[in-house]
Amino acid sequence: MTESCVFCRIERGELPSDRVYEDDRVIAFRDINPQAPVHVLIIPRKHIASLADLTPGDTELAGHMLRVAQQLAEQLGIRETGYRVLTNCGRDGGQVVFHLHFHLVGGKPLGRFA
Ligand code: DGP
Repeated sequence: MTESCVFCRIERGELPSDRVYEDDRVIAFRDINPQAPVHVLIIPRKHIASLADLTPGDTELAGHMLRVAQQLAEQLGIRETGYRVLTNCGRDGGQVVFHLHFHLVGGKPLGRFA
């Protein structure tokens, strides 16, 4: 599974990415198909397929990912203007890459969601 997972391959450095943050638990890099001036993906280093696959043991990790999103918003200059953090989960959620990731999107008005 993780052999062919594109985000695991990015995490291992086998595929290039424009990394903006890393620590021992997560990495963040710019989306290859940005939907806004700032569009970053925050992923856990360990392979978790989606939000649906989080376990109680991942609770701290999930919280850490949100804190990293908050810090990156500051670092990338969108704290004051605002931003959106989202994860697509499963088929109807539009998930394409089955390695958990939070999108951090901002730098322009995003409109209302739903
Ligand atoms: P989704 O699973 O629907 O949340 O979308 C996956 C996102 O991942 C999509 O916005 C494009 C991005 N993406 C897919 N492959 C790569 C890649 O190889 N490098 C980077 N930087 N982003 C990727």
